[in-house]
Amino acid sequence: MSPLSRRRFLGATLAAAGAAAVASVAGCATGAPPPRTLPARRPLAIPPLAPSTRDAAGRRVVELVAAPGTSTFLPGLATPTWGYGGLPFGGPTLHARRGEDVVLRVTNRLPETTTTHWHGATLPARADGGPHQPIAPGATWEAAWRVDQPAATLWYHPHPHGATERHVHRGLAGLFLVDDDVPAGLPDRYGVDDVPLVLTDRAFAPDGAFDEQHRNAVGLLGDTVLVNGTVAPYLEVTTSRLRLRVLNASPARSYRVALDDEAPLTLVGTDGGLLPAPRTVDGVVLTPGERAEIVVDLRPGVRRVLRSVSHDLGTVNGITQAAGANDTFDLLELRPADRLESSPAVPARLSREAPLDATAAARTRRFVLSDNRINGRGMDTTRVDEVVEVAATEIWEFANRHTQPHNIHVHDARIQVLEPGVPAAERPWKDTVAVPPMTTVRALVRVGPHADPEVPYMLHCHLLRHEDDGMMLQFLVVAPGQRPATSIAAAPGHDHG
Ligand SMILES: [Cu+2]
Repeated sequence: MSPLSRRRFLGATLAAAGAAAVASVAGCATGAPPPRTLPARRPLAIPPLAPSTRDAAGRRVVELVAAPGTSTFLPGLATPTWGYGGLPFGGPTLHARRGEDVVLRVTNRLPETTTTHWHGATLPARADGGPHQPIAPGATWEAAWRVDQPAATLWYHPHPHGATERHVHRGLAGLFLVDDDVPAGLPDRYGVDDVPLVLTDRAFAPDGAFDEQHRNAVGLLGDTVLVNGTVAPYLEVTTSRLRLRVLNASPARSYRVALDDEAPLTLVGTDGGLLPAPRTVDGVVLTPGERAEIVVDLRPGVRRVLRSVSHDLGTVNGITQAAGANDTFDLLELRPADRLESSPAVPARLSREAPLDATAAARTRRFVLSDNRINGRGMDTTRVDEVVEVAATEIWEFANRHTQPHNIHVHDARIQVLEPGVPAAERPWKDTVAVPPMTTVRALVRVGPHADPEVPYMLHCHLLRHEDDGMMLQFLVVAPGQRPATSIAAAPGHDHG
């Protein structure tokens, strides 16, 4: 069946069967049914900007509450969900300027211990929100640091030891935008021409709850795609260019984001911030945790559809299917008005940050990925796996010896993958990198300027099931001459404050 006739077929099925159609259970040995494209579209929800106040010291203070709620994604079905900041699902968009001091206070109104990790942020380990900063039910945890990194699309989500997949899957995920002085010309009006797209996928149980049971080897895969929590969304567009900040917040699914006719997109940013210069692409692959900023050109009155199209994860077919990579489905319909405000051209130069210098790399570390283990070890929250000198640039090699796709997220780090043929001045900034099966990814990794000989950062697969399975190591960042702890107090249940 062609994609179009399949879409018609599924649309007809859904229209005939109504909400009962969602009772079909996703997940089997190798994968879930591909996501459906629903015939009825709804306006895309835009996460609100998180309100903030200034304290006496001039710091930007944000209060976030994590709490249970109820969401309606599909007609007639109530879904129990978790959210931040009063939203039943997802979270408000945090924002801060480079140079600003931020205080983020998270209160846990959930029935169990959680944590809140600021994914992609350069920050002290105590503020990182990993497994060593648990927030017990009823407790409030405070993270404070000076934002000092280039403009980027970061995000925040739970990171409790062994339970990250479930907490994120219930809905806990939000964006964190860092502003910096960037060249004029990039659309920057939030929700107007600078639009966040948080991609997740879910399967539903007959009672409306998220299906948390039927996972394959890669993780939980859903047959319903949510964009900012909206099923089958459209967006009314008023400008001739649109900047889309796309986050893959799915537990396991990978996406290849493209326009319906594979028309060119302008890639302007990746995980760690803006590219040195814009790049014309026909699609962008995002594995879980990765982000991309793309600019789409639009004509008055001409609708376009942003889709995810099938892509090659470099794996044997069953596993590609298990990661959702065989699927093609709609993400968002763009509906430009009949008259559009003219947007400036995308600047020819974006990031001015100097690339990491491979010749200055202090040493090389090698991480072998196999059987959901790293270097043969499973996560031990008390073990110190690596010790890195503060602000060091090193070469880290990630060798995937597995038939499964993995990716690696390094906390606190700025990463530039060493791709053959890509000049240093053109390397994108990353914090999460895909490592296809039976390949080795070599990357320059620079850890941040914050030393702490006792509290570690994490290095792990961002396929959340793999992470929960223990595909995670810990590293300390120490100042020259500083003596690292030989073991770490167990987490959770021990507040390192
Ligand atoms: Cu993995």
